[in-house]
Amino acid sequence: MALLTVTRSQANPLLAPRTEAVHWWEQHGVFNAAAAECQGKIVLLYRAVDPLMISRLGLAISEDGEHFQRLDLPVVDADPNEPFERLGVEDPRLTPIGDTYYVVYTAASLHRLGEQVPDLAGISADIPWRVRVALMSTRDFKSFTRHGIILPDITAKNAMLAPGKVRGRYVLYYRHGIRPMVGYSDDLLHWTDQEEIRWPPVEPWEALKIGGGAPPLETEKGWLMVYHAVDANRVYRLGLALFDREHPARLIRRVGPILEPEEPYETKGYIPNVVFTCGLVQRDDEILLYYGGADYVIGLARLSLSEALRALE
Ligand code: BMA
Repeated sequence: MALLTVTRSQANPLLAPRTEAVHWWEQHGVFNAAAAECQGKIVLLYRAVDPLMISRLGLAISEDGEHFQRLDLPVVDADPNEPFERLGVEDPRLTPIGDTYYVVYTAASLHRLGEQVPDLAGISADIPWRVRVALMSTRDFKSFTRHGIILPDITAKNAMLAPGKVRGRYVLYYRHGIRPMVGYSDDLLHWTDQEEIRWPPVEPWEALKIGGGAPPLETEKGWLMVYHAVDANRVYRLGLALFDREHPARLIRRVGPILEPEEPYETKGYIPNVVFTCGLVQRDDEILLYYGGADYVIGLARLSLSEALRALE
């Protein structure tokens, strides 16, 4: 692999749980943030977990991408009337389309007592978690419109919209069980023609699961995605994947890991040994990669887009 330097911010972790009573809703962790540029500022829509393990979304805003101001209250609450969201709103990913920011997220809940829990290739749950992919949108990061569950029948998470259409249709990357997949839609709500992404023989760091990380970037070489993979010891690392712009399920090449748990805030936290991303921002040749450390804090790592593309040649 050609030289690729990934540099952690000296200000890491950028965001950690605030402990005052008013911030009770994020006391158990802030991590896995969606990222976007909005009116020249960088916004993070981050997952915040309360002491009862319910997830909500908080908003953090920055000029320089490193120093953030947070709101006192969450911008998206778990909907108590939505049986798919009993455990809340997890792992948002943002994709701007026109003047609207679409947020694809994991709706987390529990199966009803007695309901059959699907066995996902041996990752059957002792705890009856139920996850579904859901969509909301916003124009201003103040009010959010819910569009509901978009993959109603499957246990899927880690979903994100691609930044453009293919043959007139929207493209969704997601992980179904342990498999990375792609689906297509005319209206963002109904997804069909699902394709499995054919992956080369997995490397040890990818042994258990492979899934999307940040929504892909449009580049001259194809769609560039920072993805995550899990090894047999449940260590989460990040790699780079390049997908064919015309055939989004076709992986051109992948390299990695480009980031793995090393720092104390990545090796110790709520879930140890996790670096996990839901969002990045591109500013000229620089990629600002935001990532969750150990399901507890948010860090930033910088890399160069041109170096990333060279590493994938
Ligand atoms: C994944 C997601 C993430 C989490 C990661 C590590 O499956 O659920 O929310 O950060 O596991 O625990």
